[in-house]
Amino acid sequence: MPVPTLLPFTATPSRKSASQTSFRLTEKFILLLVFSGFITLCFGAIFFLPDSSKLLSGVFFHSSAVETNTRTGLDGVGEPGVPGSEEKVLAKIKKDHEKALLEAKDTLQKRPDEIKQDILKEKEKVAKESLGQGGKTTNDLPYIEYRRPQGATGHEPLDPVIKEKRGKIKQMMKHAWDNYRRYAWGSNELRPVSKQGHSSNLFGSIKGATIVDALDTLYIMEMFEEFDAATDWVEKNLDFNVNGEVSVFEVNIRFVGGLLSAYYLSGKEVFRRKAVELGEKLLPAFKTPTGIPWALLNLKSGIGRNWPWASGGSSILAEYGTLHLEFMHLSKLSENPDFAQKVMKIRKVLNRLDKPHGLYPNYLNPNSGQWGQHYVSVGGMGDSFYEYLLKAWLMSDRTDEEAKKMYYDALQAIETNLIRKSSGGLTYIAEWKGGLLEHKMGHLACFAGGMIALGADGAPGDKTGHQMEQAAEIARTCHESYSRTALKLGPEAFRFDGGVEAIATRQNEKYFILRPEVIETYMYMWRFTHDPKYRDWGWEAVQALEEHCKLDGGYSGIRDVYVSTPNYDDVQQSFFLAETLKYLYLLFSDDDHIPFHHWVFNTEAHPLPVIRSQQTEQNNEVE
Ligand code: DMJ
Repeated sequence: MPVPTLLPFTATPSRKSASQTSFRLTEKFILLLVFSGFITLCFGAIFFLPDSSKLLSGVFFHSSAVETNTRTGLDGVGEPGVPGSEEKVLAKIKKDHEKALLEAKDTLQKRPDEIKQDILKEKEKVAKESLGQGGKTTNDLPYIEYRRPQGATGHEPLDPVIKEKRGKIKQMMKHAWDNYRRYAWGSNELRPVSKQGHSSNLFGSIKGATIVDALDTLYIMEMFEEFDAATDWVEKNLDFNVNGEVSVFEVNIRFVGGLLSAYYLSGKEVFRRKAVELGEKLLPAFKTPTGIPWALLNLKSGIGRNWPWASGGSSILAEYGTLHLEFMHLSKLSENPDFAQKVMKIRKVLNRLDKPHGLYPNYLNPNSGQWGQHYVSVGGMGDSFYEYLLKAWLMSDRTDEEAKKMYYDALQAIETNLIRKSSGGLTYIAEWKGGLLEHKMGHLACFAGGMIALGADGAPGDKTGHQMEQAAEIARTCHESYSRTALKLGPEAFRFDGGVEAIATRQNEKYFILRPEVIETYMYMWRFTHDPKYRDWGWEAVQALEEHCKLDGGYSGIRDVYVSTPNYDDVQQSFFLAETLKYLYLLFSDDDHIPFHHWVFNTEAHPLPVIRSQQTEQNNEVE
């Protein structure tokens, strides 16, 4: 309808004639509208309503009958002029109707878990179709339905004092993060004194260790603005197509572990994609005659080698033995069994070897498959291997019996050969050098209090109580190693000989680099006992960190904890954000935040969900 015919309706030069004219025009206009609406309706019905199009196809569109039938699956049936075709159409409709009834009946008879399976399959089908690439994501990953495991975020503690302390720890994280962001964004770590980036050679040319290591802590502390900025950086800048040699272990625990946790907490596909991409880059490290991986790998050439200082070219127990958790998840998320097969092969090699006194030496030659020097430690070089045996069992929903046996057997050997009590009554874990004990315990070994507590309830025989006591004693010894310093922060290693107990005697063992292990043990002990002393000890550490390590530009390690004026090492380690602050925060959180029943921490404190069998998962949901 042209616009000018409407004008008189509003303009009023002569009221009467204008209204007569406009009435006629309006009437015409309305009639036209109704008519065109009717025509549109008819066409719509013909083209879009399946049933009516079927019925009308014979009336209006004789020539398009074949096309219509093709769409409705009635090829060659009900063609006009073909005798008996209407009966065929009706028979087909009846058949479809009966089929639908049967399907509905079938659905009604299904159990809820079966219905759920059907829904999942349907969803998967739709997602595959929408991907349009034969079910592959852009990174060639299969579609996986994301379900956030329980306890990814928590709630404020009810006790106002605890709530305040927890808030304080979040502020510490903010200080560490903001300064990294301001002065070192994209570098691996921050130099808090010189206020610039620090590039660790552990990561070759990979950048952003602090960002990836901190992702899950930011999420857990609900620092979502910071988490989003970190995610954005990962999306745009995290690049593994770089030259340079990396430590397979460090890259695995910090980058693969960090990305996996970020994926499980947030559900963001970018983290799954990056984790699998990096995992694939690490696979050439396993190309050795035994399958025991190299310690170092050039990501570009795929050439590996071992640390030149490691006993006759050996690989190191804590390094090749700390891949299991991440690699099992990589297989799960990529549906590529390679990752799992690689780590199961390591276990096979270890199981075939004789163990001196049941102990696992720190060095193993990847070419010959024989032990190197018979040095044993629950601290550096050995530590997380034992941790991963226990956690492999826990993460498998307690189905990996082989890992369980290996863990409890190893712990028994450690107890018999390495755990000692000082004359002052402090329990410590010594180191074993070819049969001789060195009465020294590393800060790193302090994680063992938490590990032993975590495994105590599954201990064979009647050992649960005994292992809990042992864990508590180790926690106390490690606390003493902090208390006996000027700064109330623990040294790298402390000794129980030459008339001292829990004190470092060598200059090169007096440093503190913001390590988490002692606090990690407090967190586990708190969860299992709720003895307030563990929170008190954790709070002592917070105060010491604030007083001695906090600087304008972040947090720094200290060269000598026995000197009351700190000398800074000028490094804010990425594990300070990944582990130390996370464990502190969880120490002051309720137990349902990252509950142990659903999550297992990798050795860099990145929480990974327990892998349930499909059956258990369904049962849990039906309950
Ligand atoms: C972390 O990278 C991990 O905890 C590792 O297992 C040992 N060392 C550091 C922290 O001290």
